[in-house]
Amino acid sequence: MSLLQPELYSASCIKRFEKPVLTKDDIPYDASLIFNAGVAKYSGKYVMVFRNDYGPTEETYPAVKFRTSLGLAESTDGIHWTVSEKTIFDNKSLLPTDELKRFYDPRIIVIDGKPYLCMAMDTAHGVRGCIAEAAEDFSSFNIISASVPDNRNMVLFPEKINGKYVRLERPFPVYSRGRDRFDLWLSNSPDLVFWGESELVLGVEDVPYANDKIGPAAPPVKTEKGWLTLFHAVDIDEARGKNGWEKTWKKRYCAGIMLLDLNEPSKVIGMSKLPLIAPETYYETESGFRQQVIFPGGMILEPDGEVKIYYGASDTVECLATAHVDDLLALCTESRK
Ligand code: BMA
Repeated sequence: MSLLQPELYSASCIKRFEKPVLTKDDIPYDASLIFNAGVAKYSGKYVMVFRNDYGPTEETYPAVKFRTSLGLAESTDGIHWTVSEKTIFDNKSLLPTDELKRFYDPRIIVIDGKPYLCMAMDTAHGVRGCIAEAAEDFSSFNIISASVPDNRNMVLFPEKINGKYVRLERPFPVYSRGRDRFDLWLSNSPDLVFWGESELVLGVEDVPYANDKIGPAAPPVKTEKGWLTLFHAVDIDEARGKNGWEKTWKKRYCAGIMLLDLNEPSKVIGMSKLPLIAPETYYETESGFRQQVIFPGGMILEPDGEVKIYYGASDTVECLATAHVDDLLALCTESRK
């Protein structure tokens, strides 16, 4: 399979912060790859829960296996972060026989003033998307709902719609589609525990720069025009050579943006036909564990219209890009060359 578009670029309204906002050098415990964080504004400050895969180095991987922990950081400006001394989860004490293997790729959502985490949960019997109530200080969490396998990249909307909680999610239907070809879905719930009324929102074939899979990214942000919604979109090129620590990594992850209907959020009312953020900088394309990966997990709309987008780059560092909300809305509704 060949590349759909050999060169992809970020939208011109995207401004990257000059360097990653969190890396292993900021972490006060065993850390290696710091990425795919969830970020929200909560109790007057910015809160981040980030993924830390640690253990091997480029030289010892894959003989040495990764451990995964989830770390916590706080910030007053959303740019400079102070990392808590303790992790909120670490799979180092789990046994090979345990059903739970790890949590990863957290997203933070605040609904009616209450904080929740959505995470991927690897188990001995498949990947489950789970929802957890988080403690006020995010130091712990309690799982209240977990899907059947395989599902991940679950994100909640920040409020009920038509009286129900709503989530975006990405099941992995491995048999029915011939090969990896995974799409973005939506489900409803009366109580955050029981989920149903599932509907397809966006298929891989709807995204011109994806040929492999797509999935939810950050929790959607409400605007007058609709739910501003990020997603990730993956293209695979068998001709790509070594692209990171792994000899066989051939995928590229971009961030996409779309607008969902305010009252009927399974309806896409606009989508940029080109990526919002494509891998471009050194730390996105030329260094790290799996290069060419942009994986957003947090989006915050500031009172002045600035939108902060937090994304993991190359499964190695956590980054920040900003854009004005009006420019993002325009991308969803206008065509762009
Ligand atoms: C996906 C997830 C993400 C990761 C991405 C790129 O399938 O595992 O956690 O960032 O692959 O490796």
